[in-house]
Amino acid sequence: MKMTFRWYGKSDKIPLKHVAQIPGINGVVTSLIDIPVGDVWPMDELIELKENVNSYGLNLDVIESVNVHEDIKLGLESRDAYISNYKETLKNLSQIGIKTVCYNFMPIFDWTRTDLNKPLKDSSTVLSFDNEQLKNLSANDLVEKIRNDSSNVEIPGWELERLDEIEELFQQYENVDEEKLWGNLDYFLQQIIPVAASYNIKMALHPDDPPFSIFGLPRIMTNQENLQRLVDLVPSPSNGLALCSGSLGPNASNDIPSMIRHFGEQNKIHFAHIRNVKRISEKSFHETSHLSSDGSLDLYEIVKAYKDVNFQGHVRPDHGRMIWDEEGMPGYGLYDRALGITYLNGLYEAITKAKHE
Ligand code: DNO
Repeated sequence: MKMTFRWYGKSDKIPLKHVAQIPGINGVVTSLIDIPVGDVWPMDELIELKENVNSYGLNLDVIESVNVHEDIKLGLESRDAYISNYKETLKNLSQIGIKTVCYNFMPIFDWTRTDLNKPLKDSSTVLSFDNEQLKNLSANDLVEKIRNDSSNVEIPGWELERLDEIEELFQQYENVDEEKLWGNLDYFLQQIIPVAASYNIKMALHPDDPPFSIFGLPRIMTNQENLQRLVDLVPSPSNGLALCSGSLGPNASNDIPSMIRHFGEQNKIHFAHIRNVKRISEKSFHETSHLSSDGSLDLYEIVKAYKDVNFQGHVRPDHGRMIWDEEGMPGYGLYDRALGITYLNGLYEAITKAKHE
């Protein structure tokens, strides 16, 4: 497995020099976050991005994410123009050698939390999701809360400008149920997957985080059955998953090691996010360090499953705690994610060597 680190481009406080010092690091996954969703990513900016990353000895093979315009998820007539732009972006990405493109198909909100700075006993802070709290919040309240919690730092997936139109967006989704969303995903993939395949790009659909409906919006990338339905929509080596343990993990019936084996054996895991999560009740959880004993997931079993299916793709640690007084984007500090990488590398080395004994 190729170890990577998510880096937010020039606006990221974490210098690439520091990323390159993490033991065993292969490269970064990143995006052009300033390009409005739906626009074509320009070649000159992509070349500059790649050269910058490569100049630190880091590879740039994976883009996370090329976000899908809301009109595509809604199935509006205007979607064709955005799909055509998406294809153009894929073409440009192929020209800088991108091998994997991560994306998601979550209506309005990307990953969702009710608190970005929940203190743990060790006085670190983490992202958390409290379903009881969510019940008392309107979507507008949540946007406001995230805005305050993040000290107005733009968090990818939470582009605050877009969320200014939240009421209108909700109205548009009134007619979109799960089956309609599946239809809109199908329409998108029927066009995108053959194009991605022609550029040797693997598309990696990220599961919904959390893996259940919020504010009554449809969410479909939630469990093994639905992820399999996605894979079967367009049979192609380019159609696959970004398997994220932490996104699927809040639902206790998602058996992550078994899902890794199930999809890994079909070569459908195009990108792996590995992190832990602590389930508090049926729909509430908070994030933790990567260590198995800190959360509800067994990271040893997860890494072992990747080893068993001989996963050769890119992997990254996911959200970390904020520790050692680091200030930065919630979930995306340097220190705890670097500790996560070191732990994952340790598990991987031990599992690999034990297999050969
Ligand atoms: C959250 C991330 C997601 C992910 C997108 C992929 O931290 O895992 O925002 O990047 O959903 O499109």
